[in-house]
Amino acid sequence: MSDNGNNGLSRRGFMGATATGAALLGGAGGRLGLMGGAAAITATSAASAAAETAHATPAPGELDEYYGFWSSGQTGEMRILGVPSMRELMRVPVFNRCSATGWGQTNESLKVLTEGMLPQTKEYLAAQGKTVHDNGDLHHVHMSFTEGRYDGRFLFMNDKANTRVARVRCDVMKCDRIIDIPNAKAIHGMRPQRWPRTDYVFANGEDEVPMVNDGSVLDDPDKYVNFYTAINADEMTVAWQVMVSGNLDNTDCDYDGKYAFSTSYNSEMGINLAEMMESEMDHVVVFNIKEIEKGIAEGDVQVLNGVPVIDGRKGQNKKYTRYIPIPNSPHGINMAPDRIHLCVAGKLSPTVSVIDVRKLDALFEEDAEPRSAVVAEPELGLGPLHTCYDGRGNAFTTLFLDSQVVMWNIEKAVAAYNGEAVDPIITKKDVHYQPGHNSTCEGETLDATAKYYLSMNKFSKDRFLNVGPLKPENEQLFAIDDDDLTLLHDGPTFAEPHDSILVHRSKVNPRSVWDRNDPMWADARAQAEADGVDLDDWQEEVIRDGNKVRVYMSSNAPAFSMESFTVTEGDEVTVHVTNLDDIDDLTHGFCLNNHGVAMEVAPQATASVTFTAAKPGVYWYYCQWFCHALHMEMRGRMLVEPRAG
Ligand code: CUK
Ligand code: CUA
Repeated sequence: MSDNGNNGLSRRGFMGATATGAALLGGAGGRLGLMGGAAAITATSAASAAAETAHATPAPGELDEYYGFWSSGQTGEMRILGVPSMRELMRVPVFNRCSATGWGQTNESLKVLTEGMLPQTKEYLAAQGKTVHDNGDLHHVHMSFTEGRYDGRFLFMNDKANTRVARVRCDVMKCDRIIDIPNAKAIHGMRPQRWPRTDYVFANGEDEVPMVNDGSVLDDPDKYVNFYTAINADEMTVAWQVMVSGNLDNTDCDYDGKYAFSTSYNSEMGINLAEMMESEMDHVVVFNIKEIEKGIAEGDVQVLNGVPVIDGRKGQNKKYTRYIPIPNSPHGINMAPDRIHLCVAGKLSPTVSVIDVRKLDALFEEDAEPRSAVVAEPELGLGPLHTCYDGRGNAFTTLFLDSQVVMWNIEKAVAAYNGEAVDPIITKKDVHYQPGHNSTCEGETLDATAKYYLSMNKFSKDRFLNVGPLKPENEQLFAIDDDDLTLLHDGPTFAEPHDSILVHRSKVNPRSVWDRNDPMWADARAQAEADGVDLDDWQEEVIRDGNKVRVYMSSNAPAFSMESFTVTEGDEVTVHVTNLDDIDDLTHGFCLNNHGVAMEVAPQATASVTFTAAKPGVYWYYCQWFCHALHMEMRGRMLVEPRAG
């Protein structure tokens, strides 16, 4: 990285921040952006030479130090990147459908996609002639914790579009469970419990709806409520819900297992923009986990759609919830690794409100002052959205409107709030452009490390070749050097990673080939056993069962075990392919021409897919993952006979 490159960047940022700030907010925003840009020019060029050697990105063939787990927004998948190289390593389909792997089409994936579905979801889908959703909106990915540290077991993620939460197994990096969340609408904020371990995954419903949403209440927003959900993380079932006032945006929890918290940008319960922005103060809801568990045990609940629901609405004055007034439409909420401070980004207020979680017990006393746990409220810049931490007492907050990140010190912010003449702001850096989430190395854990800072920017504007009206987003990775940030990577991403976590590679240890007895293939094995087929052996079996035909074949590079199989027009055909290759990186596939059928078959996996042989004729199937010099020759025929009579 040269000084030239850096200066060029800053100069462009200088203009970018000015233009966007001014466009959104008039003169004041423009001036703020301009000052930030000017400061960045001097700071960047001085630091870049030193950073060049200290943070060299891995050479070709070298492995990264961190796994990055990325959401993908409306694409609906999870992505895995290497950090600091920012090389994209894998896409893991979750809420989306995937042409490459057959997610949404194989029997194994259909089971994951449908078994956690509510009956009403099945009805919505059936009315459209479908069995699964085609889309998802995956905003947040977080790993399971044991005592405040990532434990490498699971990743959890939300679907705002269809009100779901999913789990990915870290041993194989495949989704093993997706559940619909009843009562709530649009699951947005989501966070695994940190302490003592992830027993719960907490999930916010963003949109308010009538308590029983069956059409008996419609355009009567006074009767709308919202639901906070605790999911049993081991079983992936809904443990309990709390009914709250206002909507819910993001959520986090403490390092003590006592409290969880959510931001609400619409305490007004408004339904249009003007109503939602009406009051200067919205709130953070504090959930008292032990009291809620007690209330449930004592039966202080109503059961809605099979879930025990606690009433934690404002004014109930029970021990379940408290509402802390926060300016104004707060968005991100992030617990610091000092185990004490919780930062709430003001979004429409230039402030971040800092809550001391040690003061929350007192907040649940009678007559407690509702803002008594707020210990700082530094003014940081325009449009603060999310905060992450470096483990040294510093915080990084994204400033959406200013197109900047601000690095600031939490203790100094507390001191300033107490009247001391200190400035908590350490530095501001331009990013390109309009950042949403950010992350640091394990910054949401007790292992937070001051090494890399990632800015996930919503707009790329002029930074890349024009690809038409739809532009990519942009991500920038910085090295953290003492009190400065040095740009290491600047590159486009497709729609729309909201969030990411960076996990040290020592904590993630996926397998290289499948275990033949993995639960993912349990149904196939059971069926094979019933059919007298040994899946561990070379298979060339066609089992006829009335209109149903089950084909068992195996693959061994560069051939399928069967050159052809014969079925009858109208048969419901299930093809099982077991990949007997036991070699790292030897994935085969099965793609059947003109039937819209394709799937991945990784080493030692058994994948299956069911379809109807609609028309008589000859149909070739082929291996769709390049596996061998004779990969093109790895093919066979399905012969469909006309149905007699
Ligand atoms: S939200 Cu996207 S920028 Cu859905 Cu995490 Cu804040
Ligand atoms: Cu097997 Cu390509």
